[in-house]
Amino acid sequence: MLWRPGKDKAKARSTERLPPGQKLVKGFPVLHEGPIPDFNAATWRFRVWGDVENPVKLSWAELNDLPKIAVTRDFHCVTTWSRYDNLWEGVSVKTMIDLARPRDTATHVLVHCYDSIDYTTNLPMGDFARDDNLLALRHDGAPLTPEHGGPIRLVVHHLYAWKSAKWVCGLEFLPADRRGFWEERGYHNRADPWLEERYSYQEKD
Ligand SMILES: Nc1nc2c(c(=O)[nH]1)N[C@H]1C(S)=C(S)[C@@H](COP(=O)(O)O)O[C@H]1N2
Ligand SMILES: [Mo]
Repeated sequence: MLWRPGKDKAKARSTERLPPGQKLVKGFPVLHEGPIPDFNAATWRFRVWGDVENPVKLSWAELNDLPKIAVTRDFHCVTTWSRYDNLWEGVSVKTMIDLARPRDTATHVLVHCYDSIDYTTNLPMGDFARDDNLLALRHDGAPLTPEHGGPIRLVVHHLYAWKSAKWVCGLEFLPADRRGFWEERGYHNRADPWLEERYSYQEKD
């Protein structure tokens, strides 16, 4: 085989970017439990409730009128695939926080979805309220497809992808932690890919 310096350099760079135990994929795998839910723009509502000063209920049109951000980030699934350079566009979680005004006592968020398994995932405030986290409506320049959580999903780039809930419809602010769907089923509560926080038996405290 011919020696191709360009390719080797690219490989060295990509290794530094890949969290431990992960493999780079070129496509975009589809992974979820249960069937893809139907979306009805006329009846869909986005709700923010719980430990907040101003509970929020938004229609599809109202949500789409909110300001948008765009971020490009890598995406890491606990089943060991990673996908680089995903361009996500949508509504910043900071916008939802500004609208709902979580109380000082709110320490965690439980994210809710409109699928038939009632998928949830939990996040401490520090992992949720980051400038680059968003309710994504578009991926790589096109509307988010139903298999990837379209028309709207949460994206939390710095944690394993099960924290990036597809078909999202609600945020419940809580004064204590409450485990979500996978977190109750043996997956790690925090899910940092750089620390390989894959399973709950690895939790320290
Ligand atoms: N509602 C819902 N969101 C979900 C899941 C799910 O089963 N239901 N699976 C999670 C998991 S384990 C992964 S890896 C990512 C996969 O996102 P993708 O199918 O767009 O690649 O979605 C996450 N979000
Ligand atoms: Mo996953």
